[in-house]
Order: sequence, then structure tokens, then C-alpha cells
Amino acid sequence: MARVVIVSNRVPLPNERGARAGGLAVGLSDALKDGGLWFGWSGEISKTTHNPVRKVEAAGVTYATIDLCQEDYDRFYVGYANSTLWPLLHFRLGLIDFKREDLEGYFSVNRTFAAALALELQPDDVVWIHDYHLIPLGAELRRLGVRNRLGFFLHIPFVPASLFAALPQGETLLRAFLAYDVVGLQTEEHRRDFLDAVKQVLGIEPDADGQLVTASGISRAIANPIGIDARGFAAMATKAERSVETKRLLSSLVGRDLVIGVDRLDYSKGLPNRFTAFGKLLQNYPEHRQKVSYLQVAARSREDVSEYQALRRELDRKAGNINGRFAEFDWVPLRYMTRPVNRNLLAGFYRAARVGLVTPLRDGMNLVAKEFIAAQDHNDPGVLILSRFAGAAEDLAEALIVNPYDPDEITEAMHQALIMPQTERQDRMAHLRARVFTSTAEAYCRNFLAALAA
Ligand code: GDG
Repeated sequence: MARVVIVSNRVPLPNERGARAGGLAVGLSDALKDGGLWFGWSGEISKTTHNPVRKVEAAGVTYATIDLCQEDYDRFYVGYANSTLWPLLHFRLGLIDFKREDLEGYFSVNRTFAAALALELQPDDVVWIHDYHLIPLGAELRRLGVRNRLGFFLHIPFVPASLFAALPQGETLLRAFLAYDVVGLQTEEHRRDFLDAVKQVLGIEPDADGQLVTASGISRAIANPIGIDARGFAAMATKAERSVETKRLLSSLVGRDLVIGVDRLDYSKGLPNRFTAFGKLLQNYPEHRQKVSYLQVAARSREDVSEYQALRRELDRKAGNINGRFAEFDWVPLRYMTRPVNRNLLAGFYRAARVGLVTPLRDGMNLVAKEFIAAQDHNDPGVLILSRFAGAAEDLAEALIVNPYDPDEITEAMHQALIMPQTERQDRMAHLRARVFTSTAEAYCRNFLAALAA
């Protein structure tokens, strides 16, 4: 069997699998269950510009990482990746802060990664590259003569061609996708938008299978939704239910219902509207006052990007407002924390919750929605409130689906969830669980690698 090589911007090193292990690290571990190589940035910023590849081995997997220098970090990571591509591909043109030197830095880091990775590759390796930081990596590898199967997966949404047109020199970026044998997107909608942009911007018409035929080869675009290790997460939640911390959480609630939200502190996650909606719930439905507590875990992220600092200030203000207005001496309505919580504890907290709030303005998939579902007790499950603009909504129709731009709609859904009879909760959750336990991380890896081998 061919060796699998995973490439991602941040490599989750074996010794870092603590509090923050989640999402990608867990989702991709199935692809490397028979060993392989994981290549990418170490997360370290070095003082020099020429950085060697460092390697560690664990459970048959080689983790090969490279540091970035400050200038690369500023231009490639903070600049182009997170201040141009991230807002663009989340439909937020107004938040784009484009600079030509950032674009140059982005391509330059991709060239550096390609040069370092090419030296590690064996002829039969199957290379699977992840996410928006590394779109040009495949083309740079091809330029160096790499002939291996190359696949790419975009974890975030793709936008309609009319929005993509706003990206300066977008044509170059879009052309870079054609270096891959397979381009994976989270949903059918993202796949359609991607193919349409290729058609509008590059004038290349896909065939009926979504294949893009060019002089340099054939690329195929597939929709392949990412999932979670549902069984593993469910087992973790059942165990965590008996943990000291979950018991502490439950005893602090003194019988009140728990509403939970877990997100990276990111403007794509729709947190301000969610806070507004919770304030309106307490305002419009006084029967819920003192009967419900909302815990929002919003782990700080990308603090070097100014938009994220502004969001944090906004949420601090909103949280203070809600608690100032509605708190009683023995009840705090909103518990808001920006420190990360250990994954085991999160599993127990999801299980303890009556309502899970997942209301991003846009999201490639959203794994929190799937984790919340996997963690539920099927006899007495909670209710998931889910944004129609999360990729996960394509497959999870039995959640209470909301428009995250309308706080009143979120308020109504919260009220409906809090009063929903047990039989309806069971019924909805049974459908959702069937989906989450089938469309798993394992299936995601298997499908992508099969498409890449084809
Ligand atoms: C991108 C796309 C796509 C969150 N807070 C803590 C914590 N988390 C974990 C969650 C979950 C993961 O982080 C977040 O995954 P999401 O999917 O919700 O969102 P992004 O980080 O934006 O991920 C997204 C994903 O890639 C995968 O393709 O679904 O659309 O944007 O696993 O549990 N984990 C711990 N402590 C926290 O405080 N341990």
C-alpha cells in the first residue's frame, strides 16, 4: 500500500495532544492509522530565515515540521491566509485587508514548503494537502518535478464566482487548484461554487463528473463532508459524565437547564448575534429567567489579526451587558470563557446540556455540531440549534435550523428547544445520530483516499 503523506499548515505534534486536540488532528488520524508522514509548520517563529526540517516519530507516523520566520508569519499566515482568504471565503468582503506583499509572502512560503517536502517524498507516496494556507503547494511541487498523486481538501467554504472576482490576482490562485488530481470540498454547494468559479474565471468547463480537463492533466472536484470519530466521542462523553468536573458543572446549575456553545473566538461563528438572541430570550420569555444558564466556551484564536481583537472587545461588552441586566445574586445567566477547555470535559459538558447552539454566519462544516450530537444520551437528548449556513446543515435537517443573521429567529429556536417534549427530542436526535455515526472521520478519510487512488 502506498504511504500517505498529510500536509497541513499546523502539524498537531504528538506531545501537544492535550487540551486543544480536536478537529483536524482527530479527523485525520484515520488516514495515518497504518503509518505515514505528516508535514507542515511547527507553530514556532524563528529568528532566522533558513529553517531546517525537524522530525519526531510516534506510533509509526513521522511528524516533519518547519519553523516560519517573523516576516513569513506576518505575510503568509496573519496577512494573506487570515486577512484575505479567510474573510473572502466566509463571504465577508468588507473584512478583507489585502496587501500585495502578503500575497508574495503566501506564495513564497508555499515554495519553501514545497522545496522541503519534495526532499521527503518517495515515488509511490500519496500526498494529501489541507486547507486554504496551502492552495499553491501542489503547483509548486509539480514545478519541482513531483509526479505523485496529489490531493487537496478545502476545509472552509467556497464562494460564488461573483464574490471570488473580488480577490486580486484570483486567477493565479484558482489555476493552482488544477495541479491536484482531486480537489475535495465539504458540501455539494461549495463544489458547485468552486466549479462555477473555474468556469467563469478560467473559462474551463467541467464535464458531468466535475472533471476539469486541461493540457497539464485532469483534476476532479468532489464533495466529501468531514466527520468525527462518533463512537470514540460518545464513549468519551459517557465517561466524562461521571467526572468530577461534569459533576461540579451540574451542581453549579442547581437543576437549571444548560445551553452550551463551543467555538473558536472567530467572527465567522456568529457569536454577537447569539449573545443578542440569548438576551432577547430572557427579555421576551421571562419564564426562562433563573431557569437556564448559557455556557459559552470561546477559545481565543488568531489574536494577531486585528478583527479578532475587536470581536473580543465586542463580546466582553455584550456578555457584561446581559449579566448586568438579568443576573440575580444567586444566578449568572451567561458564563463566558475565552480559555480553552479540555476535550474530555467538553464531551461531558455537551452531554449535560439541554441545548447546543451552533450558529455560524458561514462554516465549511462545523464539527462542534457533530460532537454535540454524538455526546447525547439517546433516552434524554438535548436539542441542536444549527445555522443553515454551516456545511453540517446539508445533512442535519432534524436540528432546529436557523438563519444566524436574525437574532429573533435564534431566540424563538431557543424557546422551542427549552420546551420541547422528550419524545420529539428523542425522535429528532435519533435521525441526527444515524447521520453522524455513518458519515464519520473514518469514512471521510477512506472516501478521499479512494478518490485519490482512482
Ligand atoms: C475548520 C472549519 C470545519 C473548540 N474549542 C475548544 C475545542 N474546540 C474544538 C471543537 C472542534 C474544533 O475545535 C472546531 O472545529 P469546527 O469545525 O467547529 O471549526 P474550525 O476550527 O473553524 O474548523 C470548519 C473544520 O475546519 C474541519 O474541517 O468543520 O468549518 O472552519 O473539534 O471541539 N477543543 C478543545 N477545547 C476548546 O476550548 N479541546
